[in-house]
Amino acid sequence: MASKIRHCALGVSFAVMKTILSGMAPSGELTFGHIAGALRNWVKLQSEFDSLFCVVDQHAITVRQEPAMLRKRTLDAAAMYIAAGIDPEKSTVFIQSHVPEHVQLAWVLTCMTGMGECSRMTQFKDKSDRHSDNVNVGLFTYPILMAADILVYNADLVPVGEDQKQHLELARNLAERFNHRYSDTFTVPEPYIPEVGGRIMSLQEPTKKMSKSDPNEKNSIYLVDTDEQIINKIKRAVTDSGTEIIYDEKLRPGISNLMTLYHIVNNKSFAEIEQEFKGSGGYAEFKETVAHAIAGYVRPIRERFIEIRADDAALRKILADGAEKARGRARKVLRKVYKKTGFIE
Ligand code: ATP
Ligand code: LTN
Repeated sequence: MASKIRHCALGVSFAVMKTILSGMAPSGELTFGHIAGALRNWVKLQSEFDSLFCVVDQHAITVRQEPAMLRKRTLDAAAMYIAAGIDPEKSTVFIQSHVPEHVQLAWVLTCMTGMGECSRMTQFKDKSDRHSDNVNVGLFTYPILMAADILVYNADLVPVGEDQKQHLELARNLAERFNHRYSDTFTVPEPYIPEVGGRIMSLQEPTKKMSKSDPNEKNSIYLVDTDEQIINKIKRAVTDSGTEIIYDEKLRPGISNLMTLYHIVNNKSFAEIEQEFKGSGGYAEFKETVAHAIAGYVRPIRERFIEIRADDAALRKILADGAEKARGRARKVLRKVYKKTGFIE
């Protein structure tokens, strides 16, 4: 168990479990990138940590969403967390908009954040380029809401993919700023980013991140894809001119990405993978092996997902219970923040 020492008012100290929190925006179907960068670590850490996992539906609307689709994807994402191994008995699983304390804290933090801090965010620059017809203020301030998601539970650790590092840095700065301006209130969270798999690349354009909102479906392995779809996508993945299976992100981004996928499903090191395919039939044989390995890994997740989605009432019950638990905790932290800020109780 990952624990920390807490001191209570009576001068008594006791060990408490450390907290993790993470979330995903239901702005598209989850991909293998989500497993590699985040979900597999959530599953691993949930036994050692007091764990909260939310579906961040309020983040999703920074990009225009069709309401019925947003509802469907929100439930899909929650079901996928569970299908991938999140146990609602161990972890608190909930929907962000069910816990209004996130947004309430976000306002206080918004008033402590400089314009420059938000405009530096590379994801804002990327997304405002991609959605130039809808550069809304939410897209700009969204990392502050993300900071509130984390700080409102005093999370110690935040398991995320590499692209979230900069957002985590803002959450850390805001926690420190509040603690310094008022008094010790927030835990300063640490990112937890996997050494391998923190940035899975697109299959057709391996210099760009695999993304659930990519309009080209051939770029991503969706967790709801059939075996056949997965196998075809991997077989057609763009690779470099060459025949040897050697890991080199710069010179061979396509092959290196496929090696990363293969590593994730069987834990073989890159050296072991290189050895396995030395003198083999080249890229075609390698792709064939990777394609079947990934399809085999995703299959049970997809099957569990279908089962979970078939029982709507049970899923909604898990989410309602999760929101209630999360709210109880968030309310306490928000109350402290409001008091220190100077709002009348
Ligand atoms: P979008 O793909 O729609 O732009 P996003 O990446 O901005 O989405 P989320 O899908 O909410 O945002 O990401 C949820 C989590 O999954 C984050 O921790 C993120 O780092 C991780 N993640 C998403 N895509 C990948 C990827 N290709 N490789 C590794 N981790 C990823
Ligand atoms: N910004 C994240 C999603 C996210 C998140 C969070 C991750 C929103 N709130 C809190 C961890 C902790 C993204 O991947 N786009």
